[in-house]
Amino acid sequence: MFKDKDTFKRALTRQLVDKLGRPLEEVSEADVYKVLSGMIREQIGRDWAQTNTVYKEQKEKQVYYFSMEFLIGRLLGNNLLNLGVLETVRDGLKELGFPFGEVEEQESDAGLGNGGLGRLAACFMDSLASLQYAGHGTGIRYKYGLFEQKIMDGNQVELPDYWLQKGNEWEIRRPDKQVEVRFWGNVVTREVQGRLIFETIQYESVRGVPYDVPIIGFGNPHINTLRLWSAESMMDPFRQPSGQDGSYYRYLDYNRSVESISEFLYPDDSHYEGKLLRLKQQYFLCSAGVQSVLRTFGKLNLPLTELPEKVAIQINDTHPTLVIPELMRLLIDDNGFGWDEAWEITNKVVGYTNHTILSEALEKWPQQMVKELLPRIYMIIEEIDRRFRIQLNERYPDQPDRVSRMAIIEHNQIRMAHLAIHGGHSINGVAALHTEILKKREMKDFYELYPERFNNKTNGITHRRWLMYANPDLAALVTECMGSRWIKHPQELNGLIKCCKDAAFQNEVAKVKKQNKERLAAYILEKQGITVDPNSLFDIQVKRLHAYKRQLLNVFHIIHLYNQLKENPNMDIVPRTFIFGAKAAPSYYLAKRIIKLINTVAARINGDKAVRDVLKVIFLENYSVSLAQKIIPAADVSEQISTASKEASGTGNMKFMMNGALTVGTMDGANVEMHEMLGDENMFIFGLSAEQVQNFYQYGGYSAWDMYNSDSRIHEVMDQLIAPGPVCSQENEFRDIYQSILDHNDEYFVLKDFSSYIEAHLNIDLAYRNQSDWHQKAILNIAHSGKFSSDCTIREYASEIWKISPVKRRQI
Ligand code: 26Q
Repeated sequence: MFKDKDTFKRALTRQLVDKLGRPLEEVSEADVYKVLSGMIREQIGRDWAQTNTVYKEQKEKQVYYFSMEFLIGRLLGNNLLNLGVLETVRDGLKELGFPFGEVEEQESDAGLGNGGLGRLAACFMDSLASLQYAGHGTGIRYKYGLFEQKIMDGNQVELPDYWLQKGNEWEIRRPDKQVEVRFWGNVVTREVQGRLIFETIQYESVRGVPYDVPIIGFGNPHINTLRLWSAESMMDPFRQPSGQDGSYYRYLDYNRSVESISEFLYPDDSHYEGKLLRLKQQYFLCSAGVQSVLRTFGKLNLPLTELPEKVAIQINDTHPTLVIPELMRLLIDDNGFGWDEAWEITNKVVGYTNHTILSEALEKWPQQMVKELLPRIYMIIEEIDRRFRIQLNERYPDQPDRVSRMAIIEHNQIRMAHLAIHGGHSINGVAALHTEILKKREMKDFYELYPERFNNKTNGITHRRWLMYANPDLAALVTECMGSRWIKHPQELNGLIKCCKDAAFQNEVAKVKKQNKERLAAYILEKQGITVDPNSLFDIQVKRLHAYKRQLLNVFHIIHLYNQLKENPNMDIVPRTFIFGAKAAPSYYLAKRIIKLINTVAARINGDKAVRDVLKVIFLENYSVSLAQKIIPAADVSEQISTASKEASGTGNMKFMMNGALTVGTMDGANVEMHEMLGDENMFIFGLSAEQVQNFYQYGGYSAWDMYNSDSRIHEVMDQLIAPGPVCSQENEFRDIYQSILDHNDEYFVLKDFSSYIEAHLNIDLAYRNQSDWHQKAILNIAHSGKFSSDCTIREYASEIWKISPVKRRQI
């Protein structure tokens, strides 16, 4: 692309002047960002087209990852990295007087996701392209991403995230590829030559316009497509000219309602709520996406019976489950297939990934809502349910309860997970423990019916963004130690095992960590005016705020530490900086109160001179992908402390591990697999096991009040939530949190795990005192993290679910 630094400098300077018509001295960082990203887009155009040509000519099987969320973050740096010119560009820009960091900051984060599920989709895009698979993303181009968080007076305030304000250099609008999506209306049934024909009349049309984003493979000319759909109005939505029947105002109403479909991303509070607009969004994604898939397939001139050989659709949680009835509709109504044949095709094409066992988060749509908004789709779902019940009654003739438990429509609700499992050929969990829980408990009935469909695919993260890009100094060190093969084969990071005892290497790793901590400290000082000591232990919990993730356990421990220090000011502890980052769903009251509590405790502790040198608490506002890239490389300790069985996998845990942080965590999600490799010496495990938690739920036997009454440390901390003192400035300030724990019997076992959590932290304190041992552990964490590269995950999806291989270009 750019042969060397000087070629790059010449090319950029020329473009800057040509495009802006201004001398170099008057050019801003924003200008440089725009021109540079434009240059890259132009340069990759040919490879992008070529990739698509190869797909078509070689009739490659295509995978489509359907997701309501793609949490991409910024693309400039990552694209430069994958194109192999990051260093050239960085050096060249520096010489031209534009620090890369500042140019990069001009780009808004594409925050089109809530958290783990959305970021996973983005990591998968990177791995698919880098491994040269024919795999694409299908999503929605939300005008507003997840809200921007401000902290005001300790509380979260939400602001709209208008990320497109400055334009998006990475997308290409493709009006030529638009599709029509229909809502509402009535279905009329006719019989034509002995066949039933279904036609929807009086519907409302919406135009789906795709915006394509190139996904650049690392070190190869392979470029896939992330296709994001935008909803726009049709000129003639009701099939009559507007105005002729006084419908002008109706048209304006229509316009507004259409644009709202791709207006904003719904925040997740893990509590299912059936909102009409969300259903519209989901169907919009599914219908536009499937139509586009079939159109691309159509160019191969093959019969649709061959669709499963040429197309796989993976649905990211149940959010895009409507691809199942939508594909059925297109096959039957538009292509004349009979039910059975259409069902077989659909079944072979679709696979479903589950990301939660929280039953309150499982999607269930009100039957009536679906019936009205999507009448034909509803008919198809009804028919799927009718046939499924027949099948179940045959198989379980005397078990009506089981049949109702498993049915797709029951109690006037449509259960999307049931539809997804029955309608697809594969269902996978996202970590070994999670998949086992699905099989043995949550989806037990379905596992008994379809055991061959269940499989595990432990999540992963792209080591390109999360190690090479976010922590270049550490990546360079790894390469220095053992060469660069790990970049293409991340599992070879385990070559570091042999260096873990090497004192010189440990020192180098320590130096890099220290620099990363200094950078984060500078950021904290700049944003909050608070000085934190880079020599203190950085203990970090960054993730969505949710009761089951137990940020409360962390804060309670901090309050306890503070109590101890006040009682014994000479207590010998390793100085600690606790850092939080978390967004709460706007309607999630308790989560927002926990943010307020963290900030209140932080203000008190940071303002207390007596503990100034040993304890600091920082809440960083607006946690996002870009902020994660700054924070994670600076962590000594990673907090992964969910109630066992509740966190499907976690992926933050993997990012920290790959950056050499040690985990304090429960035996939950992928922590279990980390522990399998690292053992007790290299991570700090505490708390109830998933099985113990489930036994308490099933058989009872836990009392939060008993914990409160029997453990003075707990008693003290809990009382401080309601009595004026180091936490509350007035009486009852945090009574809501107090009650959520004590009166609701501590649903997430915060108090139950408190004691063993304290102990784990004592062990951390001890371990950190021996720096050489600590760095040895850190190196072992990095060494074992290769298994969690999303490259490994994607290879498993490819070979076991999608049945695809990397694309080899034949000579054309
Ligand atoms: C649903 C309906 C209406 C509005 C929002 C939602 C919604 C949106 C996002 C429901 C759930 C989500 C996101 C879930 C999620 O991020 N789950 C996480 O997925 C990760 C990737 O597999 C796992 O590592 C985490 O354990 C899991 O919590």
